[in-house]
Amino acid sequence: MHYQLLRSSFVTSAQNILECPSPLFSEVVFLGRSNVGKSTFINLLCNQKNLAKSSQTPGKTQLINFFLTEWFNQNQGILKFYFVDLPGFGYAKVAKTQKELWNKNLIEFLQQRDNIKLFVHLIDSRHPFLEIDKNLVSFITRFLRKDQKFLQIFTKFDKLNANEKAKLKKAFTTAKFSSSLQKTNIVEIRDFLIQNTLGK
Ligand SMILES: Nc1nc2c(ncn2[C@@H]2O[C@H](COP(=O)(O)OP(=O)(O)OP(=O)(O)O)[C@@H](O)[C@H]2O)c(=O)[nH]1
Ligand SMILES: [Mg+2]
Repeated sequence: MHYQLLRSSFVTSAQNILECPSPLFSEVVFLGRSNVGKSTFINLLCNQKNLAKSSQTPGKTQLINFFLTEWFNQNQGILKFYFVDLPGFGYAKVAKTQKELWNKNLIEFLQQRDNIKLFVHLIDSRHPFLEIDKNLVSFITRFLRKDQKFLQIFTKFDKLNANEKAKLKKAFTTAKFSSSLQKTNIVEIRDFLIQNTLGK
């Protein structure tokens, strides 16, 4: 099933679940360590350069950012989803009090926002077995509902050599692998994410 991207736009930023927009659409949240490439990946999905703000410096995204994305499919017509860009986990250089507040707000949002249908966990291809990523998996699976899905996508796949690529694919058979430089399988990844958001 193929989904054609019609348009995507920034909607709003929220500090916590109370500030989030009306829950009109199914939501896809992008999670992962700071600097893993969450904002870049959203731009890749939406085929825009600067929709979500990315940066070489970790800690760029500091709020819960909502992007409305619209898609077209022959059988289903027009579909709309919110893509949600989040601050990264494990960024050390912000004040401790601010970090705790972010975490509390973020945890509340992740656990209580009914419209989240898909959690996309992004992992750096060069560091596939970090403790912080393992913790994230167990954290999410503890409250994952039956109508929600959890997927893993490895970013920065271009940074690996052929041997490392083969090894990573063998170790994570259900994951997808993405490169913002090569963009080779982005159409396949898009369709895969949308199907999962629809619960298929
Ligand atoms: N080579 C390569 N670089 C990438 C890829 N994806 C992201 N980057 C780079 O990684 C850096 C961080 O990207 P961001 O998208 O800002 O990361 P983030 O996860 O949103 O970071 P925070 O907002 O700080 O949590 C940027 O310099 C991107 O250009 C990729 O697939 N390949
Ligand atoms: Mg970001």
